[in-house]
Amino acid sequence: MLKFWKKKPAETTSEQPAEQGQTPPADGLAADAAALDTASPVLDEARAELAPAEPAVVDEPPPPAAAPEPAPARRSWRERLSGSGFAKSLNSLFVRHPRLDDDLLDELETLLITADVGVEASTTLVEGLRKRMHKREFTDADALLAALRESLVAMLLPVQQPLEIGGHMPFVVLTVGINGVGKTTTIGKLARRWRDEGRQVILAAGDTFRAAAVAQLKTWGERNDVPVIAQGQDADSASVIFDALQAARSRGAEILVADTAGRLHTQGGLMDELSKIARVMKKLDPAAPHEVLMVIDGTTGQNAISQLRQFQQIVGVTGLVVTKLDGTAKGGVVFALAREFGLPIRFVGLGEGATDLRIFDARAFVDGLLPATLARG
Ligand SMILES: Nc1nc2c(ncn2[C@@H]2O[C@H](COP(=O)(O)OP(=O)(O)O)[C@@H](O)[C@H]2O)c(=O)[nH]1
Ligand SMILES: [Mg+2]
Repeated sequence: MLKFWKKKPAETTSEQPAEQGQTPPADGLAADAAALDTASPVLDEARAELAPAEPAVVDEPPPPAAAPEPAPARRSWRERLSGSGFAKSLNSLFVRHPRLDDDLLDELETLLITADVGVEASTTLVEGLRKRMHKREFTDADALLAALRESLVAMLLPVQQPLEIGGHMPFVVLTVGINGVGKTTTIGKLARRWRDEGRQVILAAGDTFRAAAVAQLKTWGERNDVPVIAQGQDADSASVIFDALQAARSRGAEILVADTAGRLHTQGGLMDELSKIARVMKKLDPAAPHEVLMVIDGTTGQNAISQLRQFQQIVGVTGLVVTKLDGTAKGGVVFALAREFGLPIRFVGLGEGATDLRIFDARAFVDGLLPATLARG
């Protein structure tokens, strides 16, 4: 299918020079985007690969009339995670079974497997605890709980590797993952976090597959005072992201975060699109993208493992975000992912709000899942 024919006319905004030849504003992203066609062999080469140029629309946030959304009081990890299936069943296990014996450990093993920790990891973990119990290293449920806590933390500590921004200007984050996992929301939250840290961030509306996706990203941009580079629906995603990278470079932005589609007509289509995005970026910065951040829905259980495996084949994933761990997620998939892939878990999503994205903290996560104290029966 020829994407060229599907193209819709680019949207224009008042900040955008409407016609060629008009003098672009001296400063601002619109100027950067409008000046993209400046002669350069590298650009010509990249352009040759991209669909015919379509002016990028810069969704420059309006001057801040009202202050951006105030940060709501941050709730603790425990408050957010206590609703999870994992936390609930652990709590009830220890209530039903306050005595330390083999039955408790059998039930614990089943519980871990049911919570998506994975069979192998659950068995290894429980057998370790069983040996220690038989050696009388611990003799009551409190001590077992403490040992369980340490074992779970030990599984996650190796993947507690926060994303370090730096070394490249702009630092390019390419966000990937299937539809509905929370990519766009995560990008919005990241924009908010980094903007709050005083960094200059630009977003690229690279999910051109669904009209709503572009609008959704623009809304996040407006709400959090972060510019969004977009073209019309069905625009070439690589072209949007290329324009955004150009704009980010000429503006001296510190971070560019690109959204992508989670599904195209075929798996091959997605593969082609993501590799084209990466290829085109490299014309401007051979090291880009500096982070390929895969977003995974924490409620999808073991399916997350096969999703990650697929994306690993399509594009080298360098970090993970696990979303929707608030609410009903079982949460165990975080352990399964850590064990199976060992990829850094950069952030977790603990809600839908702008400030509900936390830097992954193994200990805080495990503490949120486990009962604080054991109820006495
Ligand atoms: N409860 C909860 N919902 C989330 C979280 N992250 C995203 N969502 C919701 O998941 C849905 C899909 O998110 P979206 O960002 O559009 O997914 P995308 O298709 O991957 O871009 C939206 O309703 C989001 O509000 C999270 O951490 N917790
Ligand atoms: Mg999206």
